[in-house]
Amino acid sequence: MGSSSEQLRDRIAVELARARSRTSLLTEVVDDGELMRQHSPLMSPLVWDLAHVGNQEELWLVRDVGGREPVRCDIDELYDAFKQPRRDRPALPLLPPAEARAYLGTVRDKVHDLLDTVAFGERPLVADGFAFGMIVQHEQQHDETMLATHQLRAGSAVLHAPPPPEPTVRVGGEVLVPAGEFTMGTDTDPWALDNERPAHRVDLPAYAIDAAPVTNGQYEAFIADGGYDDQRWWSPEGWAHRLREGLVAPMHWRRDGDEWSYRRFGRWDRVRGDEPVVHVCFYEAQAYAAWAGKRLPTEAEWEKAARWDPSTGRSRRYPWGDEDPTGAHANLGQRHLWPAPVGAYPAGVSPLGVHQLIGDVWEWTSSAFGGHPGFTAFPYREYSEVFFGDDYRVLRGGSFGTDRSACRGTFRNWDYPIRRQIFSGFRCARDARPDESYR
Ligand code: AVJ
Ligand code: FE
Repeated sequence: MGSSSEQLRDRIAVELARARSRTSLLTEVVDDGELMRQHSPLMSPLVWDLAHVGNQEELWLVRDVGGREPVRCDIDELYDAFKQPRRDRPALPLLPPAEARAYLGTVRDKVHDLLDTVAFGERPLVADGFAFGMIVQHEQQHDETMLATHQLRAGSAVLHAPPPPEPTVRVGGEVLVPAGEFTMGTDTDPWALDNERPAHRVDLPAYAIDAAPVTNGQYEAFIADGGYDDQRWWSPEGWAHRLREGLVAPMHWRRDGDEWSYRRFGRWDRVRGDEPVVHVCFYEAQAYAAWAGKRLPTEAEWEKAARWDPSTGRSRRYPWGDEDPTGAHANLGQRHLWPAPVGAYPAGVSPLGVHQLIGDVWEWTSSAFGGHPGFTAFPYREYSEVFFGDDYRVLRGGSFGTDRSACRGTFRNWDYPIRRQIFSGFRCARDARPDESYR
């Protein structure tokens, strides 16, 4: 027990440090003016995310787990995401960058202090280091949000990374998933969040799912075929949104002569056909799928394709097995600044032959966000439960900007169906035909 809790302490320290170095990078490559500015009404000024990360760490670890005196109790309201809508955040009396950084440092010092003495397992909140894992994931999620803010900022590139790997296998078409039960969700992943629990059996009819995310090349064919102008492919809400916003292509795309270019972190490039399409909203994904004669997968269909191992009947933590992701498995963690071409991650394939489920792009599903059967809010209703209902759609799998600590076969993200500043793409699915169900 002693040595395993030492290992847990070390692992938490490593994960906290990894998150913090990413936060620092994202907030050090721009000057104070840019940190305070709002780059889009959809996003917070970067300096709000920065101090909010520190404030959540103070609330959960310093005050709740540690039972320590507040570091600052005058700023809780300012950094409460529920009290301050994003568009109003730049007008708040926010901590200036230097003060925000100092605040994060003070909070982190106290967290290290309490990490030295905390007894894991004394309370459910710290069992297996959960509260620390939750805070690591919270910081990494805001880092992804800050990365999306960087994608929206004007001006030349300040973030740099090597391009993702080139394809080494040909991947295309669909994979048939046989009818039957599988285990969805988890009881055992120690840092899984409340909305991923509990594990439960789900029975699905046979279906086909795309072996890879929909690519730019495929999406361009939809555009070229007049898909944005043909109401047939759109849901009523989707069509109204498409008209209201004048959507004609994914966000950050521009027509150059007879080709498309996209803007990626301050650089314009010709659109590459074999990369997963990114920056599309749920309605665009849904319209593409209808045009292709398919539909979006349900969340359960996505998860069965990602986790179910037909040879054992069990569900894996990840498509490739139970081991944590490495650089060979998936395009995660901002190692690259855009999705990898289809066929670049053969080691990440699922037992059924489905590729790039983890990393590259968040994948829209047709499912509204809700609790798994037997859901209980933990440790607070505001993490997930208050978002349950028809307003949000679930996205799965993580993007190139998602850290591995905040990405699992069970991990669930959610957003409004109109959102496309996030790193969102999709793949299609369809019901199996009767002649396909028995191979
Ligand atoms: C799960 C990504 C929808 O960013 O709003 C951050 C994560 N929760 N702070 C979000 C989250 C509280 C959340 N998403
Ligand atoms: Fe937050």
